[in-house]
Amino acid sequence: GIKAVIFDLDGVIVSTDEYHYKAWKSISDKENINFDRTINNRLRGVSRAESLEIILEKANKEYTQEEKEVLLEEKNNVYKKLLTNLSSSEILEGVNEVIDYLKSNNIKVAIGSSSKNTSLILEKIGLSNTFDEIADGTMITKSKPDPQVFILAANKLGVSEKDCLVVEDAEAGVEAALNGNMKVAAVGDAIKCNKATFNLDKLIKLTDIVKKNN
Ligand code: B16
Ligand code: MG
Repeated sequence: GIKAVIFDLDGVIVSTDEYHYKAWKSISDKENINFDRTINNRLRGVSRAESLEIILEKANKEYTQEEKEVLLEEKNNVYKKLLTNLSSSEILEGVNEVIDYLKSNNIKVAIGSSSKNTSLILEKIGLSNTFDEIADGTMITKSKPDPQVFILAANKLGVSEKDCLVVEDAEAGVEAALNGNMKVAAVGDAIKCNKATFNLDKLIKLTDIVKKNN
């Protein structure tokens, strides 16, 4: 059955994925590095430092560790500036309805995000007290497709992996859930990879999946 649903944050709960894109775009433009939405899709669910490595594949010089640190800090500053005006109006379609449905059916809800800005984002969108547990980028050493963040969420909830359903917009996140022996529902870009247990064209359809599997 499904006893808990673990939600990815960026691209599932809120469209901060677009702000990540804009922040990386400003850094890569300044450095004269080619960066587009196809490359951006490879950054979904991937940690900040690993994202930079992917972007630097297109650079025509080698960057020192120090230079990389500077770029990482610049990116996060641009990103956080873009988050200033983030509000509950940017919660994605169906999110509140699905969470209400799960809670009223005694299914636990958690966040499993690679982002170190998770607390800030949840506060901005007014969902700080919504989830039973949170596992995020500040608590892990291995990023998706490693299952660490989702396993941490399951452990914190006290629910066995096989009873967890993960919701993801990233291929790396879909793989992470499968690597953790969890079921996974893909939304958005992750549908294309065709690896998920379920593909959702609309998040609200998660309620049907829970009904059928319980
Ligand atoms: P930060 P998720 C991920 O969040 C994003 O998808 C990914 O693009 C980002 O690089 C990563 O968080 C780290 O974010 O720079 O805020 O620590 O999709 O796992 O919720
Ligand atoms: Mg995501």
